[in-house]
Amino acid sequence: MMRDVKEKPKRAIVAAVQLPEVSDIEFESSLTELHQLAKTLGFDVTGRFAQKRAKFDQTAYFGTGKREELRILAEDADLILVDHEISPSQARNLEKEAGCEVMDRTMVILEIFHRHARSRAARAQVEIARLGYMAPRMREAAKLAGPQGRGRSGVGGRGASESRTELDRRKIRDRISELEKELSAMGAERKTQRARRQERPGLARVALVGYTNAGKSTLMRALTGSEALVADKLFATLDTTVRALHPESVPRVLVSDTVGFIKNLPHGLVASFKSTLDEALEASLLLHVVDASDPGFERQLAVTDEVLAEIGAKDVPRILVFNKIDRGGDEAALRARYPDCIVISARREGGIAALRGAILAFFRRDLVEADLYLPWSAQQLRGEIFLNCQVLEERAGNDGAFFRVRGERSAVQRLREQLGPAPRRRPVC
Ligand SMILES: Nc1nc2c(ncn2[C@@H]2O[C@H](COP(=O)(O)OP(=O)(O)O)[C@@H](O)[C@H]2O)c(=O)[nH]1
Ligand SMILES: [Mg+2]
Repeated sequence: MMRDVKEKPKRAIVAAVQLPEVSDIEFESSLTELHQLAKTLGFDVTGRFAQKRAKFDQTAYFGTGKREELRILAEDADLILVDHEISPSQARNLEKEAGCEVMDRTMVILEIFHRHARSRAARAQVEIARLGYMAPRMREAAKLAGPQGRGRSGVGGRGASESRTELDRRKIRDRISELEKELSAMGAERKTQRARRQERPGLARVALVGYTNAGKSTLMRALTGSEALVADKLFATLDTTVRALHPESVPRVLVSDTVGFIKNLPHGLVASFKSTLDEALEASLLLHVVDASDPGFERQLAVTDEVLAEIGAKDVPRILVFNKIDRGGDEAALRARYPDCIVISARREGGIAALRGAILAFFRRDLVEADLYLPWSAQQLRGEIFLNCQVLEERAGNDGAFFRVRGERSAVQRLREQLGPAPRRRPVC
């Protein structure tokens, strides 16, 4: 059964005003990041739009003449994404003139966090950030609507009065403090859960972390062959951000993607961003993906390490993966400086195989090799062997089959107990 009918992606234009103190490089890199974030939300970015200006236009962010240009460019678009946080009146005026919906940078990021927040704590954290973003906007929206409520704001709504908004604002404040209380109660509970999980490692899990645009999702797709897995019943219930390594391996490894660090992260979103890194805490191995061709990669690498330490993931083993080496970067220097790193390109033959090899080597370091004997009378256990172990060799004997397997010590032990002792190996005629 098809799980979801593919909707036509929304077409978006990324747009920004460049202020005099912002260098061309900074400006371009921020706009490229917004483009990337838009892709993360599944938007099809069809245009880029920029204006140099001494300051943002009070009325509609862009200057008057530019708004007309934008209107023409936006004729085929569903959305305009603005690379700054703008006020509701600026957004509304821009929407009116450009004739399509406007989202600002903060809203784009909040939407991404909202989609990625999985745990209860992460959801609460993202909701706090969302409410914090909305609260000041409601007052402004109410003012715009005026006492007669002529506005068409989606927030205040028709007939919204300021006192009504005051009430809503109080509700928001109450909700925020309620969520904060819940969060601190959850803190203690989560710690014990995590400790328990680490005692009982269970599934082999890998999480991809690193800055946005480093290539995490590309590597995720390549490692897990996501398309091939749509029909795989076993994993059909897994989230889009969690997939099994494909082709399947022993042990079975689950890979998860994370939101990714954002260079230009609005201050109010820091806490909710960290909460979306929960995946990293669940993992037994982190792949820290770095864009080797980005001149600023060292700083990004340091920030990622710091944040991982702050959220308590300092001791999770990790592999440093320098990606995009086809675009630039000095492979020899990287290897010298970071001895255990892997240097690859998702675009080059061998890159993905090298990464897969490193992941499996990590999870197989604790595996043992053993002989098992499966009597013909216990054939129903054959599936168990293949599910839990890598079968290195299989030979038929007189009363059953001999297996040479590699698997986790506990899994092999359990199978041995189920199967009973193996008879002495006899050559088969
Ligand atoms: N040249 C080059 N581009 C890559 C490589 N890996 C990923 N990309 C591109 O980099 C962009 C960001 O990749 P994505 O996987 O979405 O990054 P994420 O934000 O970390 O998930 C996409 O346009 C990819 O096609 C690579 O090894 N070389
Ligand atoms: Mg991604």
